[in-house]
Amino acid sequence: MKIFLINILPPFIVKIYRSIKLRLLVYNTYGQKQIKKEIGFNDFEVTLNQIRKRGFNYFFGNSDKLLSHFTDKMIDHFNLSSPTQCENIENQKYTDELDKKGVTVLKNFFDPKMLGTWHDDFMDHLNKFNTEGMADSNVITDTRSGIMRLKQAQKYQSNINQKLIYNKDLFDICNAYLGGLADKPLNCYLDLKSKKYKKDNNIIPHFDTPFKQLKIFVPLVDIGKTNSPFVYYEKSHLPGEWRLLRDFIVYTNYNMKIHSTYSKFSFSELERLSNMYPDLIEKEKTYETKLGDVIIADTRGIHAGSFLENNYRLQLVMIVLMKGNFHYNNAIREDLKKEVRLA
Ligand SMILES: O=C(O)CCC(=O)C(=O)O
Ligand SMILES: [Fe+2]
Repeated sequence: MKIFLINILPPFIVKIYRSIKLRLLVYNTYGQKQIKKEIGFNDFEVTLNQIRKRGFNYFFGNSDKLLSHFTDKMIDHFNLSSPTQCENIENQKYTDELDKKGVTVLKNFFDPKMLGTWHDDFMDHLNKFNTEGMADSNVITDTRSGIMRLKQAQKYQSNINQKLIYNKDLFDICNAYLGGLADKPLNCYLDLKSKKYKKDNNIIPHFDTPFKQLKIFVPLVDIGKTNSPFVYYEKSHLPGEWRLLRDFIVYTNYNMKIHSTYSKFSFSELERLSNMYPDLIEKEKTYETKLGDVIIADTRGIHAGSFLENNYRLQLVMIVLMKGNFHYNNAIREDLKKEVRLA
């Protein structure tokens, strides 16, 4: 009926009708209803006309301003985070390896006996949570993957603060890697992966943030091929154009409202990239560890988890961030946020 009407109406009426519709859309605020309407097919022609009119600024309000802010931020970030010397010279090799590859493994770093105690206490706690229905707002279970996370894990084990969170050597390595500008970590979390072959979001290779960020993984069990070893693509943390458009889009939070993510890579894409440009990104590597080993990774680089085929994987994770507004949540300047469509 609509098509029929449009066909018989004089063209100037159709033009006026479309122009009013377009204006209404532009001036409307982005409520949920509005988003649904805009990203669907209802107003597809109107959308295409807007894109024709505004060019790339349709997606990113003032895209020149945004790109200029992003480039300033990237330059600042990589200048400021240029690695410094470790205080303890023994630690330097780890910082150097992090800088070169994006990941390093500290063999036999912790006493396995101590980790064994942490393991038993945490497993007891999570079991009580599961079997006795004990309430704990720090425990979150992801319904799809079954992964259990215990936030603020240091509150459950008296020596985690002293041994892990305030650990001088770990901080020394991370701080030197982040140009002496690491924020002191305050907490850590515990992850239990115990459901076999369940998909979780981290199975897909991704970067966590466009900016450098360290994650310290402390496995509380031996991790072999079959109990979900960490996967990393060495050198992918280095700055380069191959990932720059995604860095930009993630930095802007574009499409956050409809839960899109631009930080994930397909396996075939990574395979081809690493074959053609081994200096930019190496082939995926898995990191098997013994109890006592620690992995430190810059999760700006591409990494992933892997499927659990056997047993379970229990590990502590501590994030070390850099000072300044370089976290993807707050990286974008306040006055520019409104320039990003659907952010
Ligand atoms: O589960 C893993 O080993 C990977 C986790 C991950 O992607 C992350 O912690 O950022
Ligand atoms: Fe990640």
